[in-house]
This record gives sequence, structure tokens and C-alpha cells, in this order.
Amino acid sequence: MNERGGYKQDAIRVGLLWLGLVVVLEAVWFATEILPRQYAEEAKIIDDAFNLLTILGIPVFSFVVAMLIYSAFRFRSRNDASEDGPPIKTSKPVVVTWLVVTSALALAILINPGLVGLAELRANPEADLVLEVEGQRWQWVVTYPNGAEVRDELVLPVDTRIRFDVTSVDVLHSFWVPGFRTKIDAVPGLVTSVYVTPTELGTFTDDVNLRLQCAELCGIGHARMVMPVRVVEKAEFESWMAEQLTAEAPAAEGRG
Ligand SMILES: [Cu+2]
Repeated sequence: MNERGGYKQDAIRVGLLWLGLVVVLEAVWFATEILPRQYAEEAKIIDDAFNLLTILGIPVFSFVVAMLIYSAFRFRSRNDASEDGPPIKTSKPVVVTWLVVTSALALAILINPGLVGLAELRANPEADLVLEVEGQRWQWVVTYPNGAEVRDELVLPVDTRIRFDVTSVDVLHSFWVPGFRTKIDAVPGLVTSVYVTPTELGTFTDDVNLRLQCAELCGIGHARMVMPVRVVEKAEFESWMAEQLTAEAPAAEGRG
């Protein structure tokens, strides 16, 4: 058998297999919507990054899978040979190409969406509303600007740039609302901040992605460390916030 011709044929076949996998997987990715609905401006930035990384990742993943599948069938031992096959020598052009291509890809995504996306998310340090969030095993306590302390529902005004100042009283927790996408660690003794600008009205009862969910394994109650989120009109938010203060007064006395 002509070795040179054989390798060329292998390269064509594995190349076609790679191309086929790329076309199928990219088509599946574009045809399906696996991401939850976007409820905040920040969600668009993060989803764009996720999309780009998936689109770029599919050819790399497919290359490895194509090589694996092809090699497993094409080069399997056809008899009961128990001895090793011929040694494989390194190929300088392949190594150099591999290093250059993968380094360029890694550097490109580090810059965009990595650094560019982070800069976009943190572009504006101003906030129209600042909420203090405290994580504890196993619930969230949110303090509003008027002093109201809320534990059962996180109510937010739409079209408002909100900064959450997050901390923890015991162990590491993580502040995460799937509908908003942004996430930040809640660290004892430290205040970390994350910005969210809700763009859509909605409530947890209609969409489970509107919930403040702990995203850092923190003990037995971790999965249930959930606070329903409701995004409302600005006017409704103001009156709701005022109500919380009057509703809270007797309860606060009872808690001592
Ligand atoms: Cu947790």
C-alpha cells in the first residue's frame, strides 16, 4: 500500500468528517434556544459572549472528536497482534501550526469577549439604586435605601441601574439571578458589587429564572437558598418599598 497516498486519503476523509460535524453542530446550536429569557441589559453582553465562545468552540471540539472517531476505526489492530505498532515521530509543522492557532484563539477570546465584555459590564460606576445584600445559611437578606429589610421577595424597578453590594455573614455564597446572568461571590468580611439594569417586567411565579439563587455550594440548604425576584414599574416599586417599612415595624420588635 502506498503510504503517502494513504495518509493523503486519511487527511481528506478526516477533514470531511470534521467539516460534517462542524456543520451539524453549528446548525443545532443556531436552531435551538437553550438560554433563558433576558431580563437585563447585562444579560445581552453575557449571552453574546456565550454565543461567540460556543460558535468558536464547536470547530475545536469537532476536530478532536473527528480525529478520535476516525483513528479508532481506521487504525485499529486488524489481527490479534499483541506487540506495539511502529513508533510515531513528531511533526514540526503540525506542532508549530497547533501552537500558533490555539494561542491565537486563546488570546483573541481573552481580549474579546473577555476584557471587552468586562469593560462593558463595568463601564458605568453610577447607580440609580443601591441595595445591600447579605447571604447567610440559608437565606438572603436585602436592605433597601429606606432601611426596609426584606427576606421573602426581591422586588426591583424596571429600567433602573441597580448596584448590589453583596456580603456574607458566615461562609461563601454567590449572588446569581439566571434571568440577569450576572453573578458575584458573597464573601464574609468583604463587600463585592454587581450591576444589573432590569429591562423586562416579570415575576418568579411566571418564570423560574427570576430568582436570586445561591450559586456557591454552602451546605445542606444551599439548593433552597432562593429568593423570588419580581421586576415592577418604578412607581409601583416606590410604593412597595414604603409599604415594607410599615409592614416590618411590628415584626422587627417581635424578633428583638
Ligand atoms: Cu449556597
